Amino acid sequence: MKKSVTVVLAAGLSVCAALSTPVMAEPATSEKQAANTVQFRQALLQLVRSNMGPLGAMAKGHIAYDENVMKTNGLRIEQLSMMMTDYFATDTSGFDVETDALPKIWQNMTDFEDKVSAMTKAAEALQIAASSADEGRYRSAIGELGASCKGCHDEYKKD
Ligand code: ASC
Repeated sequence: MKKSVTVVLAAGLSVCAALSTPVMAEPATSEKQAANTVQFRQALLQLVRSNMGPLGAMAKGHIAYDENVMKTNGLRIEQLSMMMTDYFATDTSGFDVETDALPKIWQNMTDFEDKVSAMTKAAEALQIAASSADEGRYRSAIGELGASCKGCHDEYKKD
């Protein structure tokens, strides 16, 4: 009994540590690794984009609000956001790879993490707003989520 409590506590602490430890930038060690890293980052962001698309169309009034899509896509974007700092931890700036990621990301990982955290929170808030039956809340929750995308792009994405 005592042992299992200790194990559970230890597991809980290591989860907390994993969530609160700042991600350190690690330079890529080969051009091949850098190129793979760029591909994985782009795949992650394409999935975010795919899930943002219908939400943006709803907020602009191009399609009807759909509670299920807001919940599903909000959850997916939340989950994708939780992979973001990990996939951006490899600093590819030492290699000549084609990327829109600005090198200053890797000098500002703490700020990058804060911006990603805003995205996670906005994606969570959208899932809650999706149950409100209030189109004004839908629109502002989607707007907040889009603003979190833009906040990071303005700073860290090539124009
Ligand atoms: C999207 C998308 C982005 C963001 C950004 C928000 O739908 O593909 O990159 O929203 O445009 O400002």
